[in-house]
Amino acid sequence: MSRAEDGSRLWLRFGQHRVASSRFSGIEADKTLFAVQELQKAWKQLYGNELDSKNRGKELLVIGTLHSRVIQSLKLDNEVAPLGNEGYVIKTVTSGNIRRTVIASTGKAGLLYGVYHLLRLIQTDELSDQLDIKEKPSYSIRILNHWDNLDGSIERGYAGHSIWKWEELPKTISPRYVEYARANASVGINATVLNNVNASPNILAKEYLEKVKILAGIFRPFNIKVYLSINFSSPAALGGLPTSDPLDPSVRQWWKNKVDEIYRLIPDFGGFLVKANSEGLPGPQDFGRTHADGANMLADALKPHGGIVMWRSFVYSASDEDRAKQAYNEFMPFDGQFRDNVIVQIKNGPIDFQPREPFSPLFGGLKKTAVMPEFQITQEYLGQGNHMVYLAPMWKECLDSDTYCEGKGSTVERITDGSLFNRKISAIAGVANIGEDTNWCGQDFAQANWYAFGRLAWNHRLSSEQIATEWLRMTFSDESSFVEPAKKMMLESREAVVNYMMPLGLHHLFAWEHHYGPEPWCDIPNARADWMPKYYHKADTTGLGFDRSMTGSKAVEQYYSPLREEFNNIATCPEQYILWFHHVPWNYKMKDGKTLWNELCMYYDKGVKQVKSFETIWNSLQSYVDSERFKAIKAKLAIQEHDAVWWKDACLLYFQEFSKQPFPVDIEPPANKLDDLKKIKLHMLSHN
Ligand code: GCW
Repeated sequence: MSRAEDGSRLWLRFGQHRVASSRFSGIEADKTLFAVQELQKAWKQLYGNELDSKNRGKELLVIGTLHSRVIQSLKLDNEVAPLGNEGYVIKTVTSGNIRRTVIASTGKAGLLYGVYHLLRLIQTDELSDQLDIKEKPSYSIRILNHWDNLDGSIERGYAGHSIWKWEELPKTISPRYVEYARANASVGINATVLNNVNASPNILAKEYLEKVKILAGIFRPFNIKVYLSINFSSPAALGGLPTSDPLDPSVRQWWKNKVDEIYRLIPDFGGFLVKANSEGLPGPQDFGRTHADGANMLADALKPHGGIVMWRSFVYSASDEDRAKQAYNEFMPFDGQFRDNVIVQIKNGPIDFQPREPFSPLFGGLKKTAVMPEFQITQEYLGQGNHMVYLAPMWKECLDSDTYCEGKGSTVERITDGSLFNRKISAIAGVANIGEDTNWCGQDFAQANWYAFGRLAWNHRLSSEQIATEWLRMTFSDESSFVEPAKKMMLESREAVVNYMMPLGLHHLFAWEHHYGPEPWCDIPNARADWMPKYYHKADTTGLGFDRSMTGSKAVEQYYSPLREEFNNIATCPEQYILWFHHVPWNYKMKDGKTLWNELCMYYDKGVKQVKSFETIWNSLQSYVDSERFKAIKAKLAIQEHDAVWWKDACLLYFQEFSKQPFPVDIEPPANKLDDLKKIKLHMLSHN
């Protein structure tokens, strides 16, 4: 059993994997290289000492760029050069009686990633005798979006306060900054947006830029660039101008000056992330201008410095139009009008990070604009700080989706990694789940989602299973009798949460405001219709679900053939989306022969059973895990079981008022009464 652990070391638990001796007897490398220093730090923890640069024993580890003499002598140019600055080769070569394993790249960043790769092989006990690895990243920008506010709070954060100590910076430097950078670099994340997209104009004040500069300096050796979210009305709110109209020359000049000021402090600054004209935030439309006008103005200011604008497409208003259609309607007219250093950032689904959504039709819709996916690592809608939900399968479901925009095979993956339309920039964003909690993410299993986001951003072809295996071995134990059952639980967990929260394409049944528990009945007088569950589930005596077919909101039209026909026809619509696209009669016969009502009951019940099975699995793994983390996870799983029952009972008892049908005999009957569940208010729950 491993020793007591608080989870603070994440997957970088080198000491835990201490191996008696290494097959490498020495190192040949420039020791001033940051990658070499990182390697040596880890080596000390792994083997008790650094790799010797004088020892010339059985096998040498060689690290260097193509400029270094030893790498040149090995003639690896042809293999290494095409992989770019961040790519690398790890190769075992024998010449004469000297055996060498070489980590080579054209750039220092590639060496760093190569080093972490080698360390991962050691940690997971997968270091083969004859290494021959070539890697380069799927996306050029692999970025975390922190929704951290300047007052230290985090929007939708479930792991404590922000790790950015704005009030202490620039003088006091938290040790967490370096640890954060190392964890990111170890999985290939190379960019970070420090502040919330609901941005305070103050982030661009000189005082804050001085603080940002310090963080950028700490992250730089780890190949991580800093970006900032900006508030579109900064020229007025911070600069004191009478307007923030993007076509006003004084506004354009203000941004130009501000950007120049940023680059004087941070020469490798990445650029801006912008939420504009969304959920009440200011934007170009306030001045009768368009998304393209707004984005292009910022892009023009950033262009001379090599910076980019990530402009979010998460927009919807209190109109009569189906919310799922709005972003598409609003952005499609501007396709082709954005500068080449603008990239439109699109949430995976058309609504909002629900447990399951079909992919956003803007992927494939926008053909003349660079687009990037935005995933949510923080579990706003997936049990927040409590539920164990491994998210790689959900992200891959989106990336693997075929949009058919250029015929079969036009997947979201190929659109966003730049390969389908030959884009100069490609990027992928994840809303961070990181806070100042000792274990960084509020619960130990949530660390797997930070890890998985980085690994997928690096290589979107990796399977969810492969990533889970790596993470489990590095984080807990590499014994297969531990890894296999734990992995099974992880891989099933996303489907389980869909089952006990919102199966069959249901969405947004969440309680008002907090998005943790169920409130399908929620009815706030005078509130916006599209902020209430009834808008989405449309339960009535005839059936359940949102008709987005051609007889309803016609959202299916936003997809390419053959998807639009497939989604439009209730008989061919994949059942996992059936209530997303159709209002389905309670007695509609599902593919397995059950009625919709019975099928719905079956899924909710299954979700609860799955969580119970996770508890059984976890309990059986006690001997592999230190007691601290074992108990913490056990306690979280108990909450998850409680909540799964809560979700199932709340939704089924409520929907039963419309279906007016009994619960099938083969499911566990509800344990609660609807009236009692309706009384639950979140502040009554101690665990959130
Ligand atoms: O998911 C919703 C959240 C908001 C968030 C918004 C967005 C940052 O409930 O808290 O604001 O989306 O993505 O802009």
